[in-house]
Amino acid sequence: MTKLSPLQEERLKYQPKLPQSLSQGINSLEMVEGSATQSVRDQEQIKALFSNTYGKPVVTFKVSGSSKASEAKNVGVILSGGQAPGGHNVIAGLYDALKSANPANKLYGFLGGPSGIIDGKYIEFTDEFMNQYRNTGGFDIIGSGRTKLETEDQFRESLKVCQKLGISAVVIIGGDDSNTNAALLAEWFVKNNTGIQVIGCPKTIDGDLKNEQIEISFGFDTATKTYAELIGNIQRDANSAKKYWHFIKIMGRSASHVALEAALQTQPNITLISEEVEAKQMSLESIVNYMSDIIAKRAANGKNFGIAIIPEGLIEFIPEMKSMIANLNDIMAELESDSNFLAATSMHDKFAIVERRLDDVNASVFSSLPAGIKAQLLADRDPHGNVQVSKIETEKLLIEMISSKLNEMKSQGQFVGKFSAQSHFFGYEGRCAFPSNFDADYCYSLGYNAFALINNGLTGYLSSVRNLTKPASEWIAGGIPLTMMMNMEKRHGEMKPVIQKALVKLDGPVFKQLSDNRDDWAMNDRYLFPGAIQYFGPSSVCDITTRTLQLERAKELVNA
Ligand code: FBP
Repeated sequence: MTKLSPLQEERLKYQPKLPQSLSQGINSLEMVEGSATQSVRDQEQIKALFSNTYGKPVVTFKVSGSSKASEAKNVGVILSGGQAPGGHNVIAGLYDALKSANPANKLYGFLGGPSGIIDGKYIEFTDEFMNQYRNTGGFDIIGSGRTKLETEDQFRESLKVCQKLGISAVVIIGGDDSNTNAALLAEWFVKNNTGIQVIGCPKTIDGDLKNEQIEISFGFDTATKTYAELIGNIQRDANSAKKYWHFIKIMGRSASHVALEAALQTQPNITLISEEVEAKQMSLESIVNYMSDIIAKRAANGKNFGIAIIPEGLIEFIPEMKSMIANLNDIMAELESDSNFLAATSMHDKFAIVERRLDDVNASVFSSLPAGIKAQLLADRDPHGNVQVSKIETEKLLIEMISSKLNEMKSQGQFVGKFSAQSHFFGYEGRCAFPSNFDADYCYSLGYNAFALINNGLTGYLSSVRNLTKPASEWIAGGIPLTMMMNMEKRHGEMKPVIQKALVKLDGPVFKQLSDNRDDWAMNDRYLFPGAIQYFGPSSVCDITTRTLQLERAKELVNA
């Protein structure tokens, strides 16, 4: 038996809450259908590509007076994409719902992400196995992966594996790209009369898989609280030592929701929001000028320290970079099979090949970047054709450029202080944290509800639990058609149907909270220190000192 930490033991005892409608038994639910839906954009193209699953209604569940018997079913589950706190609870909710509907039901977990269903790598869940993972962070229960499910061959292999295991429904727990896979698989299964249903669950710490029915993706709550704790700790350090500027890049592949939420929880001096940078058409130079100006003004007040939050996806929102990266993505797709490029041994030669192929303006933007950033931009795309922004050190690029700008300002008498910077990247630190109570409840409900959708014969739907600012008992459970969230976008150089990402709304109340306060936060130190999200835990965690100290003290006592 694996040794557990005191907090793990305590969290295993936590019983996640369900919406009232789901808590009365899975077989006594009544499904209420809304009106037909349409995709967010490109309706004709999406309808043509999803002729069997397009236009279905939004559904909600309510308790019915009677309970109906549920035929035995085998279900498969996949964790897809980046880790997000609470994934294990989605599976726990799905497992508990499925077993309570009919104890003969079986749940299979495909290993290592979507590739598990293609390669037939799976485990069957048992009570004992499931129980070890309740309310824990991580996706290690079955592992995750980023294989894109999109080809006929992959669908046929998945079908064979499902048929071998008698699986009649697959649940894909993933973000926008993974749920796009879910929509494609659902459509293919219907088109080929397989009778296999596909249900998605909205996962991603990035918080960009949302709309009116999906208020937030799971993991965002815990991840932002974890980053806020870390930022708060750094703010204390900066405010104590008063000698460093900390440039903190915060995860979030594209949208800046994570950076924005973490900033509202901590009130740093500077917060960049990618969506604003794009809307104001801010060049890299103007971002550097904006930040340098605040640094210089604080220095003039004797403050040579501060905190700057930089969203991970920033680089793709700076207009000249966006254009260059789009051009580069197309070129990289072609270069995958270019023998000269593949044979090039030095980065210098690779840069030269790329620069020759880029349009003139994009080539000059690319060539102006430091070699390290250029190499990061050429690194492998993810399987969906995206630049891996987590590998691009924007925070270091900004430090370098701001240093030069401040030197220039100093020579003109416009900067009188010192600039010494530390860089940080918070991402992986938060993706597998113990889920907060909110995420533990929300995820369990999403999983439980996914089985309700299966039990009611739906396919091509995303599990939806909303009314989330109310107590869990008042949450509204139901489902939305995946096609409702789709539009056409360019991927790997081709137009593809994908779920549209929800970006930060610059006219919304969340961004307004930042924009109303940021001038004050820039010059005055209004830092908030949120502290540990698990602070209120078992006394063995909260009140007792570190292992190091305990071991050292124990040794000292033995030696005394
Ligand atoms: P998902 O969209 O799959 O949830 O992943 C989000 C994310 O955590 C991003 O914030 C980040 O850019 C990316 O994953 C990192 O990917 P990887 O885990 O492959 O390094």
